[in-house]
Amino acid sequence: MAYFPEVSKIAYEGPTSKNPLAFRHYNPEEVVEGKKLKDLLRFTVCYWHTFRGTGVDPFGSATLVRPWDDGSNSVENAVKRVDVAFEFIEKLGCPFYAFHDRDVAPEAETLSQTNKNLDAVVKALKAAQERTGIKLLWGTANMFSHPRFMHGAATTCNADVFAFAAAQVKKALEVTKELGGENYVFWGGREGYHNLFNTDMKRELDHLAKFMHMAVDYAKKIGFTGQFLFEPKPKEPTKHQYDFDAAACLNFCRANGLLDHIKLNIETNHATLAGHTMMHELEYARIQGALGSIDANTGDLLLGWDTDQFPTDIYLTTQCMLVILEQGGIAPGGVNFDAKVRRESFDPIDLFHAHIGAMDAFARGTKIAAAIRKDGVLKDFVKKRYRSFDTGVGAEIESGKATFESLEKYVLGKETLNPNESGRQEMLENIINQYL
Ligand code: XUL
Ligand code: CO
Repeated sequence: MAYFPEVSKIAYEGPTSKNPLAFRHYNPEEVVEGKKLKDLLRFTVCYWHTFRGTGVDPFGSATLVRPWDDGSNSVENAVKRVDVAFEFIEKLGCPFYAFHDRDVAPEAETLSQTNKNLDAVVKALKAAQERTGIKLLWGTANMFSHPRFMHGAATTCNADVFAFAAAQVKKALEVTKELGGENYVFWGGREGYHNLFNTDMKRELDHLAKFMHMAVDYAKKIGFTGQFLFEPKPKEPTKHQYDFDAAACLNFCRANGLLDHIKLNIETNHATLAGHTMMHELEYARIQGALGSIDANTGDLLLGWDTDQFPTDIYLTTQCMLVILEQGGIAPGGVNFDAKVRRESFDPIDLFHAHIGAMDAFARGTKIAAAIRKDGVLKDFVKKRYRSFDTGVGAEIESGKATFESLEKYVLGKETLNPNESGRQEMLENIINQYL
């Protein structure tokens, strides 16, 4: 049975196509910087927004029309959704998907029944993966929706809830391994606080580190070799999330001996909520060897909350791809569309329009970034800008030979300092625009 009967496989038709159900820029076989776009970008459909989103917002109830969904919490409904999901992902031509445990299968009264539900749906997911060749980019556990997690999961004040969360992640790791998942994500759903008057921050952070070590140890024990990813977000739902931004996450990992085991999953709307650009977060992670994957979306600066919109801004995707190409790609991570259609875009077909536009925006950003890199316009400028550190006193500073005394002697022995040069920001911005 077809759930999207009016849609056939989305094809690449080239930049002049006017067909809204075709790619204009994403040609999966096209080679950019030595890699096919499909292997470079590793596009991923997220299960939660795309197949579980309802259009609910804090002011209103569900709006999205999803004729296949009977609205129940049954395993049958969940298994049917697998069919819907794989028809969608296959028609879209997306090589990967990602999910939280509770997106794919319903939670029951007891953990053992919940795990049975999950096993039943995982069986269907595995069969669908084998049938279509679509792979799991990452799995994760939802430890924020159920009321038991009101105080957090790994950072809760209730040890029993910590234990429950541990059992849940144990199972999520097993399932991710079973499905050949290439990564496992930690996003600290409610790992944070609303008020320091009732919070032992030191204890909570220690518990979070213990929890992540247990996950790393268990992964090793069961032979799960996927990459662990930590996803920064500064706020929402708590006013302060411990995984605030890339810098905070890396400091947490470094302070707790987790750096060798964990990379970052950087999300655009989280970056902007933290007061950073996406490019800043990507570059900060990259220079520390910690850029693992991205959650590709965009926020709305006028709304100010995590709106999780589909990325369509070529300037943004170009910036993302400048950093990703610089590190030679994003594998074993990918470009995961952690994005949802607006509640006014309620037809199933809107899911196609949203993903096609985002995939095209990233493909186009990739080609633009590659052209900028080929001409070396930024690289050459930046290299030249710092050339005073290539030789002489600059090289002594960089190599660690210089001291305060030697630098004082150097300056006292000079009549004048070498003059500053313009940063040419506006010229560079104009040059980037020539490529768009
Ligand atoms: C929440 C968010 C999550 C994570 C996975 O803002 O981004 O969906 O990506 O838990
Ligand atoms: Co995310």
